[in-house]
Amino acid sequence: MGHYKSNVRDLEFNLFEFLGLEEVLKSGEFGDLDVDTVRDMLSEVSRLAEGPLGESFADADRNPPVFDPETHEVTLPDSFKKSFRALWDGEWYRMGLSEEIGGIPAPRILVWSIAEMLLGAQPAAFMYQAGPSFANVLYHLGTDEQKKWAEHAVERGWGATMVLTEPDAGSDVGAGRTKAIKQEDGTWHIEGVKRFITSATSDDLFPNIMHLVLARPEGAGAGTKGLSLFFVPKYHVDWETGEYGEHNGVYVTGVEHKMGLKVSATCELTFGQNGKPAVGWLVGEVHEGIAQMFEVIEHARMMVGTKAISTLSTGYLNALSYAKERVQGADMTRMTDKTAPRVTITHHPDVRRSLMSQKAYAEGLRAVYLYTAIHQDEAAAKIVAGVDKDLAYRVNDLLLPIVKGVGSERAYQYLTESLQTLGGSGFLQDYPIEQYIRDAKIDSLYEGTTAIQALDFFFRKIARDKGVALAHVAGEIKKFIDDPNGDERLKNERELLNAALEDIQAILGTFTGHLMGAAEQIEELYKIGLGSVRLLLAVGDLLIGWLLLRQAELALAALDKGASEKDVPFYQGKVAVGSFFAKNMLPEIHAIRQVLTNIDLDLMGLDEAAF
Ligand code: ST9
Ligand code: FAD
Repeated sequence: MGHYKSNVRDLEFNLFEFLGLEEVLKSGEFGDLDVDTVRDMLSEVSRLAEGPLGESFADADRNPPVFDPETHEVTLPDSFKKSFRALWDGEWYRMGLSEEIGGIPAPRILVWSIAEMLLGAQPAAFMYQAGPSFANVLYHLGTDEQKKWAEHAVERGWGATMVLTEPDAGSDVGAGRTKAIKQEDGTWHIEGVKRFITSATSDDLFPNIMHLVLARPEGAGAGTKGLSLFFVPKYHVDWETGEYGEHNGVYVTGVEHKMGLKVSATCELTFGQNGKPAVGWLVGEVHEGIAQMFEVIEHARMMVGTKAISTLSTGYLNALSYAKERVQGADMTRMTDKTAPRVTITHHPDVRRSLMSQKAYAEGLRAVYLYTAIHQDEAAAKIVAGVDKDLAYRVNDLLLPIVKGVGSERAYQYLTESLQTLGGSGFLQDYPIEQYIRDAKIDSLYEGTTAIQALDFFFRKIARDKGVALAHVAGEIKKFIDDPNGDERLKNERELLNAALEDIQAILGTFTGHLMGAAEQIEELYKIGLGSVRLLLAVGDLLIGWLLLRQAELALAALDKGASEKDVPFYQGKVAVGSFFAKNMLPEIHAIRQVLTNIDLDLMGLDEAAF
């Protein structure tokens, strides 16, 4: 048995009982995919994830890639390459890709459910496997000729990278200095140094690598809008014969030593500075680089959030199985009786609090990413959420910073609870949790740090959207609260949810006031910056509370109907976790409201020397 523990029962509950995947499949949008096939897929992916894929998890951490500056390549551990092969041969990457490039139509909620298990078992392998997804983006954005390249890349199994970051351009992508110089034959020569590029070298996993690179054409304007997107292959290709030629002038010139996610090679990538031009092609022959790159970034942000959530889930399940076995101390009611029988630690109230908190965030965030994914398919959004294409697009946009920002922050926070459950043993490499924590820390950093997600959430996804998507989601929450047929047994929880909704609305009202006030006094914007991460986390809690309570209500109905013996504890757990979250987490939003509606500018006036 490997380190990874999947939660297929909860995935099935979300897909079939909560989000109505069966109805979505009946729409005919997804070929002959049916419920039984989906169930088979989930159990097959679970077997892969708990077995061969996750098998190399620890070994690949202890034996990270070795970089050879002479060849500009890394050697990956054999154990990892074996796991990667098992993943690649399963061809799960075809799910949801365009059929024209060899894809299989599938609803996004299924695609992301599969991704959850793969990401939890061996996240780096999932990331090395990005080639087909990136080719899909090239296929949609590219010229007719580039569409053929995309097809070729999937067929021949290329790797891929997204290349934005430079030493002086991290969060501020628009500060990038990498140049693009137009050639007479229509190609471009790229010149500059990028850093932190994931999978830019990958041993012998792929015959070629597609770098999707942001660079500034000579004479283009400043900032992100002056950047264009280029397709830069590692090896030149004869597109007539499909043969690979010379190495292009793009080389890996360094590989980072990291805290976690070690087997994923994070590279310095140098363009056009080895006496050879790095030849690139302008994607779609249009200068819309940043908008095009965001097509990739949106998938990647969803991926990062799902990775973090999956890691929390397996962290929780590992902690739970340890807690059920570990005997330590007497029951609290007999704490003074030295002869009292010793009990498993699941009997201790604080361990119960901790386990239920882990369960709440793992299952609550799973519901959040799947609810988000519903809005990524026109058909599913219509059938499940009753929204049209435009609103679905906006809601997905609104929720992405929650999946990415809240998913990564809460996963890291609650994985420390998973570790704590194991006591001193949690600190050892005998168990996977210390690695989970190291591997998951990156999720709040790359693809836009949490601060960037929080700014994106307020300024772009709420203010610029004029609150349309937000009003829709708030309306859905209110509908649940006020449902005249709502289960009476959750009356108290509904009231707590209502209070949390009012708290969030008050915070948003205050922030909107600051935004308007900025027209008169620009420093008012600082107040939003001072509170934006806390707002993001608080909205995340509101969504988790709402979705867990909807699930609790479904579970109560299933229990009333007479669930099977095997399912009874599952549904009882669903009721318990919804109620726990409402009583223990939602009231904290009220304190956040007190803080955020009273923010002043003291901190911004403080001299740097006083920090
Ligand atoms: C990185 C990679 O960190 C790490 C992991 C790599 C893993 C590789 C493998 C991944 C596989 C993933 C695929 C899996 C798929 C699975 C398939 C199964 C489904 N939304 O506000 P403005 C655009 S990479 C959309 O003025 P600034 C928009 O065009 C490095 N678009 O920004 C806008 O124009 P307009 C990641 C957005 O002040 C334009 O940008 N680095 C959004 O110029 C300008 O917008 C980062 O993420 C959005 N949310 O620039 C950088 N926002 O307004 C983080 C902007 O006219 N920094 N646009 O529409 C930021 O995001 C900054 O906010 C900034 C600011 C750079 C955008
Ligand atoms: P900085 O931008 O310098 O940020 C430093 C701190 O300041 C952060 O806390 C940040 O939140 C804060 N900050 C910065 N600006 C603001 C602001 N305006 N408001 C509030 N706070 C702010 N990049 C790629 O292009 N491709 C990849 O494949 C890739 N993979 C990566 C893999 C790894 C392992 C790592 C570590 C990074 C990777 N990156 C990649 C880069 C990653 O996206 C950046 O590290 C990230 O965007 C942050 O940039 P930075 O590290 O320069 O931090």
